[in-house]
Amino acid sequence: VPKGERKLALANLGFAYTAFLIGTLCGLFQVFIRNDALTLPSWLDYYQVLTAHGLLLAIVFTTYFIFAFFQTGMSRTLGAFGPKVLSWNWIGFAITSVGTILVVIMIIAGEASVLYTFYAPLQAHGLFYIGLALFVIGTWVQGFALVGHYRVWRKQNKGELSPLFAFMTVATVILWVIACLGVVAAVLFQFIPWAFGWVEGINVELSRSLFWYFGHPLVYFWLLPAYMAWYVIVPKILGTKVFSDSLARLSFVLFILFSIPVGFHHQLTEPGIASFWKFLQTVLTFMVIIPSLMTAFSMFATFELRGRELGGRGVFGWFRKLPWKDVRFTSIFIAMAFFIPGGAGGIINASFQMNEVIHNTLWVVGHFHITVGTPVAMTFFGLTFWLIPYLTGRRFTKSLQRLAFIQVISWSVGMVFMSTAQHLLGLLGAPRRTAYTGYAHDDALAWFDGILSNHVTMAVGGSILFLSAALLVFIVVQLWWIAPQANEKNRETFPVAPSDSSATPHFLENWKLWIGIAFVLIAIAYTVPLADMIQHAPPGSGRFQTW
Ligand code: HAS
Repeated sequence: VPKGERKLALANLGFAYTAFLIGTLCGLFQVFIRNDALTLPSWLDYYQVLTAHGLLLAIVFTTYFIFAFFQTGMSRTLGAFGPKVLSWNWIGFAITSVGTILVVIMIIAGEASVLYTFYAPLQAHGLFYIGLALFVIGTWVQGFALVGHYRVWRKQNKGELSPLFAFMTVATVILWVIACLGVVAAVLFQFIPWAFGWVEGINVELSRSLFWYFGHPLVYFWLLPAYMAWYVIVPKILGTKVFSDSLARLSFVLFILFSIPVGFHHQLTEPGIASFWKFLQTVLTFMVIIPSLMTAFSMFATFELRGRELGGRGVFGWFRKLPWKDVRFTSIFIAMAFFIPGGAGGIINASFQMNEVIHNTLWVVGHFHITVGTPVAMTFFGLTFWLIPYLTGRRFTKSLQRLAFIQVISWSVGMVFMSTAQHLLGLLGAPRRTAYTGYAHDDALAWFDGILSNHVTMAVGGSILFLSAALLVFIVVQLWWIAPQANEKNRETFPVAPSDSSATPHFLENWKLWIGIAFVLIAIAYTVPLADMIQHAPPGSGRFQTW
């Protein structure tokens, strides 16, 4: 690995795993507070800890990890970064990090207990929103630097399709930049003027809608790097090639088109949006399920074809031939398996009427722990096991591999307990995002007395998860500083499977076309309802009160 990229990626990973450790500790506090087994000291507040938990894990850990993965992979597949690309990446990293530190300081100061979704009417200190703005701008700078690297490659390789990894990185950056437009608009034009007292109020419905315009594609910003690992890395570990280059590219294009005009499926219970627009966005949500089903199909095909190549017979014989003893594979396979109930839960959530049953209950918390919390996070763990040694030149020794197995298995067990309890508790009516304080607290806890539908089960799961997280950080420290140095023969490599693009249509890499269609869909889904919100804003709601 070139020295520049190595340092850059390690700096990103350092932030990622520091956030991971503190974030999971906050998660441990959550399950015990819900279970009534922990009372926080007076200087700490339930919502403060919940905000730290959500932001550090869902936003900070993921984003830093994703950029480390992109930077290493882009250098690996397109060649070493030039000095300009490298410096812009560092500048972006610095801006993101100043933003992150500002946000964390405001949370610790108790000035930003607004949860990771931070929409109005909850209000934080103005500096919290400035931190968020810097965070986003920094990621854009890093993203554009990577796109710059890609453009240089395309100029030098006119008429050729880019390597699949680079294509997918660019698609994810495009998705991220378009998605952020909503949250940037809300932060700059609504939250900052409101938090600093320059305007008297805020248009709450508009702030929520702009947030969710961003908030849903945000989940695909987490998911797509995991899908990159599934499409590009996993086949290499299996010793085979990408199942279909054009299918993989098409699925990423479909995410650019359909992941954004769907934010209203988080707002189905809100009265300020007419049902027609909710219905339209529900239909578009069902469109965005398609690329995930294509991915599932592609993965099953890869596994079965390879398993048969290795001599597996009968209906399921191929399954046994997969490299179960390789934790880089097993961790990602378990991650995928979790996404089957995770995705099914998403389809339930998106089904307009059924959303009434689950909205604002612990079910939703269960849902995102088996989407971002396992399929995405555990794929990142699987990548960590080779990415860090690849960068540090150390060895992922046999004993560390054993520990890694314990880590992914304990994470899975903890997650099964915790998320099953959360789903069931949600169906029984347990609300999310509350410490129960204030209203019939003891009675509320007593409703839930089944074995799986119990806050104790949730706490047991949460504790196993924290232990597993601590073990992961131990492995990370070993791979970074302590494990023995590798030599030329046993050096860790960055696995990239060959992908045959000879039959892939070139229009799949016509970004202008896809960005254009994405904006048309966004305009159709959002123009009228947002204009309505602005026109009918309640008196005193600030800048967007009237036209
Ligand atoms: Fe979601 C709420 C709908 C996917 C994350 N979601 C959330 C929240 C988060 C989140 C964080 O419509 C909470 C937000 C908040 O704080 O309020 N979600 C969906 C839908 C999908 C979906 C339709 N969500 C995700 C992903 C996330 C994520 C991915 C993170 C990474 N979600 C919703 C809705 C809500 C919601 C509503 C709002 C609820 C409310 O009312 O508040 C789809 O993208 C899912 C499609 C996925 C599939 C699965 C394909 C399966 C694959 C695995 C193959 C496995 C293999 C292994 C090959 C159809 C690809 C084989 C293994 C064997 C064992 C055989």
